[in-house]
Amino acid sequence: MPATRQDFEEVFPRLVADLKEHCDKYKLPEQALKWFEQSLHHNTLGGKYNRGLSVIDTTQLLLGRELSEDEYFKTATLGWMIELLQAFFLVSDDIMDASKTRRGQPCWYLMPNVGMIAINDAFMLESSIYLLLRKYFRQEKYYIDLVELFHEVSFQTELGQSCDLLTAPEDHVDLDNFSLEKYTFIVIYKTAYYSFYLPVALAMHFAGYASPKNLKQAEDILIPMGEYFQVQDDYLDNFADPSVLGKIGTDIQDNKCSWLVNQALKRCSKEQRDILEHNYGRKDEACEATVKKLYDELDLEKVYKEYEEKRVSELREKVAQLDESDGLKKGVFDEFLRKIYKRSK
Ligand code: DMA
Ligand code: MG
Ligand code: MG
Ligand code: MG
Repeated sequence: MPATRQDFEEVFPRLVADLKEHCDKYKLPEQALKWFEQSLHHNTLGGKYNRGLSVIDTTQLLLGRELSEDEYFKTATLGWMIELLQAFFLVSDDIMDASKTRRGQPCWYLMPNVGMIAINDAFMLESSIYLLLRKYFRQEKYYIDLVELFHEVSFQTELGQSCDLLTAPEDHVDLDNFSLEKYTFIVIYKTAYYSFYLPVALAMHFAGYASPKNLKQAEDILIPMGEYFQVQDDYLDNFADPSVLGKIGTDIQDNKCSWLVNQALKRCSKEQRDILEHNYGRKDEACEATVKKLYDELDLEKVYKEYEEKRVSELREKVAQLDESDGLKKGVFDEFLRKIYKRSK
């Protein structure tokens, strides 16, 4: 049985208590302690927990049995570490993308009295990962592998974010700067490694299945799957209902090298390209509405749906070819696909 959000959430208070206890050792003033706790709650809770839950589900599938109480707690803790990493990235991402809402609430930097303190709060969310890792995994022989994995995946994500931001300058629009090659780099690095490879790699280390061959096989399926996940994110940025999605799209106004603008560029006439040239990447709602209208004229919704079917059947094909002889299981990847196929948030 896949892990439930509720069981997973029940582990969180214990981890918050651990982090607070660590602060107590330094006699952190009460105000700062309360602030940290609020940041942990606001920024880590309320999402889908796909990444965190996947560590538990993957471990269960690899071991081929239900987990003991201790195994459940340990894998949930690894899951919460990914959720903390995600919280760290999202607090920063929302500042850099000038977003307004996240998970149906104002972004952390827009909450009363927060502002740019959010930058330090993001660092503290990241540091929390390593405090928990040390507390619960220091004695394991794979401890250093986990530390290095979190460091490497963080760097990969930061490389992706760097390219994402550098291809989206605020002050000048240059549609020639976009390409599907650049797009692929951006999304693999900013999203696929931490969202898809990381949960499975953590579970493989925990369950004792992290042979180089298994890690490589997992990466070869999970990176294209993560690419598909970010294409969905870009599609939803424009086409989803914000009240369902929990966030208001910003990609058009932010001049992002999004999957949609790349598809539009592939299909537009000279006149339509002029329209894009004059309306994309402007901090102006009327310009944004003009681009949205163009996306409808080009029927990008249909283009996306075709992409989705094609990509999912390719992924299913890859899963079918998986070599299970070292203990890796096809079910791990089926479960990921099941969670994201045709998602609306
Ligand atoms: C998200 O890209 C990537 C990271 C590392 C947070 P994005 O800005 O498209 O995400 P969102 O749509 O959630 O703001
Ligand atoms: Mg963003
Ligand atoms: Mg972003
Ligand atoms: Mg997005």
